[in-house]
Amino acid sequence: MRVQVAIIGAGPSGLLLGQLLHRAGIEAVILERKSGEYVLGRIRAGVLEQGAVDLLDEAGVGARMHAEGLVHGGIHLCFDGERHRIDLAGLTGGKHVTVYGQTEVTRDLMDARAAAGAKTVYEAEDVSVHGFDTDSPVVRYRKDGKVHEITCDFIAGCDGFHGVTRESLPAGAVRNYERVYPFGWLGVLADVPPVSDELIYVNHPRGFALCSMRSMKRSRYYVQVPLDEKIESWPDDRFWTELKSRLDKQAAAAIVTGPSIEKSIAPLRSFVGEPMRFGRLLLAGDAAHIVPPTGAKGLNLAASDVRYLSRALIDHYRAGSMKEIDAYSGKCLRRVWKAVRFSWWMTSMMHRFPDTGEFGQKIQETELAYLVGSKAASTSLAENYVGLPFED
Ligand code: RFL
Ligand code: PHB
Repeated sequence: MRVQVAIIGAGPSGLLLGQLLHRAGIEAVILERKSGEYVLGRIRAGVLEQGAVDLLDEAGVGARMHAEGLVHGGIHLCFDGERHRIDLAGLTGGKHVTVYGQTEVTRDLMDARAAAGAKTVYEAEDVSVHGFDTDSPVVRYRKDGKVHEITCDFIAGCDGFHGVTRESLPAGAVRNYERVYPFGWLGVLADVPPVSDELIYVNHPRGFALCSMRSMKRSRYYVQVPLDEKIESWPDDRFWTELKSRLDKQAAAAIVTGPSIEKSIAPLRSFVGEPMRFGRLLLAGDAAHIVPPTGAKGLNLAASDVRYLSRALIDHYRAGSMKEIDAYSGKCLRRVWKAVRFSWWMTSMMHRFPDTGEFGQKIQETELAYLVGSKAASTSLAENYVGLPFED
């Protein structure tokens, strides 16, 4: 089989790239290791920057997001028992974020791909990539016991942090930058109304907490836990008690609890692999970089990589030029590092670190007090949170 672009991974990066290429008349096949249901079962991101919303519109999949997504013009920071609102819209000339789950984004993209009749191979085993330093790379995979081979012009590595594409690069071709944080997030999804109509990020001596949502009927809550914590040690009652103990009095009294419909622990990590292009293999999203979820940037960075990658491929097929492909890695990485810095900073300011003690707690509370009291400092947070501009 021959296609123009072989996309590895049917997460948000791969599906969005596939859709944008399809609309431009470029033929792509997507190979995904898991089943479609498995991919939809992963509960992850919830906050979209305007740039991601615009790109989903460009891909023709924005209708349900606009109908059901919640537009938020502010977030709350809670510390020292008090809640403070950051007026994102007021500080950024009217910009806002949209709360719409990654699961829903994925579902909309899957539906659009199925309607377009574009090919996705789910449960593709042993995917391997070859010859990306030549003009005719090859992808192999196994399905139902048979080995298949695809020849293509480009391979897009959209296969997440544990994927095969970054792992296939020759030793020494990639430089990795990494920070692993000494804690994780325990997340609970529950069909209860959210405690607040905007997100609350909490700094508390017992650890970070976050009150988020998927709709006005479905809440997503997180608490910081040690890395070695086991999910079995967290029955629902313990989770709700711990969450309440970290919230301000008003929120703790108002919160509606209920049975969890999903519960998981995610470790926190910052990671960047440079560069993001090797010959005709181009990496996008979590395959190239990971950020801790504190700044809500992971999915948004995946979308911004895909924006640059789709434009570069479209330019290549229209103009026959490699100029935008050559510029891809540099353009992505300049924006990626800004989000890596912001997510690291939010993480450092909001979490309890095992080795910084009460002095560290005081410094964080002072930084937060400065932040909410200074228009310059809150504007800096706001412009990063709603999403920094793209290069064109
Ligand atoms: P994904 O979603 O990991 O998809 C990669 C896909 O590739 C497949 N795959 C393979 N396929 C074929 N062959 C192989 N060898 C393969 N290896 C892997 C996988 O099965 C998978 O389907 O990466 P992608 O598409 O780049 O998307 C990235 C986002 O998923 C991620 O950045 C966000 O979820 C991060 N994130 C958040 N981002 C935000 O922008 N806002 C948020 O509010 C936010 N909250 C979060 C988050 C991530 C979290 N976790 C669990 C890590 C909250 C959490 C708790
Ligand atoms: C979420 O709703 O899952 C969410 C929201 C904001 C974050 C991280 C996760 O910073």
